[in-house]
Amino acid sequence: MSFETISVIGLGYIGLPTAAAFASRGKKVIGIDVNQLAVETINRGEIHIVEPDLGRVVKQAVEHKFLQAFTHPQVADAFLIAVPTPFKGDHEPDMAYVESAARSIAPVLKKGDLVILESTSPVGSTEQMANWLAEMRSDLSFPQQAGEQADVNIAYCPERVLPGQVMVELIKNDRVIGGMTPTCSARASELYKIFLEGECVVTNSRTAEMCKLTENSFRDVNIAFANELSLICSEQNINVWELIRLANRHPRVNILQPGPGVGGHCIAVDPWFIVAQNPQQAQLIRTARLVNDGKPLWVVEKVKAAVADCLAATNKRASEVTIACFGLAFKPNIDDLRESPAVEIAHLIAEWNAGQTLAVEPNVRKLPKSLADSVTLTETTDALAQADVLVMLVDHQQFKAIKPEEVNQTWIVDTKGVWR
Ligand code: SAJ
Repeated sequence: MSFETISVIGLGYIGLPTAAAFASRGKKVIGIDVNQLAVETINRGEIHIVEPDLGRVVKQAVEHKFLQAFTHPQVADAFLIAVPTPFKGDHEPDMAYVESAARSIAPVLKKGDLVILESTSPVGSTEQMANWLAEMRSDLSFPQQAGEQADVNIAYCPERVLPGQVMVELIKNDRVIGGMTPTCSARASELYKIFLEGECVVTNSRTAEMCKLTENSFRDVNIAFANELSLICSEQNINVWELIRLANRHPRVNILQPGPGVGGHCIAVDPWFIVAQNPQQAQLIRTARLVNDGKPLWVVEKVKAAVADCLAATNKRASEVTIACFGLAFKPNIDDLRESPAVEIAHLIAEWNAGQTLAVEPNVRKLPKSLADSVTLTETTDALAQADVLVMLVDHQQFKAIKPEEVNQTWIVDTKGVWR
């Protein structure tokens, strides 16, 4: 059966680009989001998130009536759930949004439909979702009950797109397809092939769930290795950037880059899903999280030491010392400040600093709430002219372009090796 109407539940960083990708291939797409404002924005052909090229694709899709957004589920042939899965309590995955999305589509499901979970989820979540649906629709059969004969097919198909390159990676990256049965996988593959240029690689739902968690944990562990090296090198008075460059000349060594910590909504979250389910086994994965989460505090200690040196070497009082933080985003060349270690560091510095704290962030015009009262948003040239202590937090292209002769400060804490 082909897919005439496709519904995407959750129109955020993953759901909206996915909805737009289907619509750009001439499919009728129904987007669902509980956020009324997001729904209204999309129906005007505009977008409520920042992502290159997304605005153009959404505008066209809405203008040509291929994409329409609603706050409540509508009948469709395929449903993709792309809602957030944050954590609660002590890093336990919070599946409340997935449960509420699943329960919200249950009343409009019909025989022949396909339901796909895309949200990053702990192992077993797809089977759990299938149980919620079965609980609400005893008139339909599901794969856990009827196997290949099920009325409704269910699969787990994680996204793996890089923020900032979503519209390209969504189409080009290979896709892991974890059907609850081979038929579920075949139908999910058929669906993604509507826009996918990459390959559909088929497995079962539990392996696909673990695959998504594994990808981000792999990156987290590797970044933790680089961050741990930066701590060791600081003790040993070795330039970590030079060290990594040299070690990476080995044909089988490829060390990532240290930084102020790990930010964003995925890499700092997903490894905990593995730890929560496997506390005994996931020792390395847990330790990597702790190493990366500990880095911002280490940076702040370095800043305090630099200020102490500055006070000892000058006649300044603590209230006369100005600290400038370069970069607030969670990674280079984006404007996303959420879950950013740079914001956390700027906040901790401003709370502690008796003098002025400046921040330079070329990608935003307004400071986040946590910094609004204690930090002054400044241009690069003013920060370089006024500050006693410089703190490099994000290697934005604008900062890499600063010439060495423009930087005259003695006290520099450089977490990205820009002023190495
Ligand atoms: N970082 C370092 N050093 C590095 C690389 C990254 O400190 O060498 C830091 C960044 O500064 C940032 C954090 O790690 O704070 C995460 O950035 P990222 O570019 O590694 O990843 P995200 O969070 O933007 O996107 C990741 C991607 N996952 C992998 O690369 C395995 C993306 O493909 C996923 O789709 C996305 O998570 C997601 O949604 O899960």
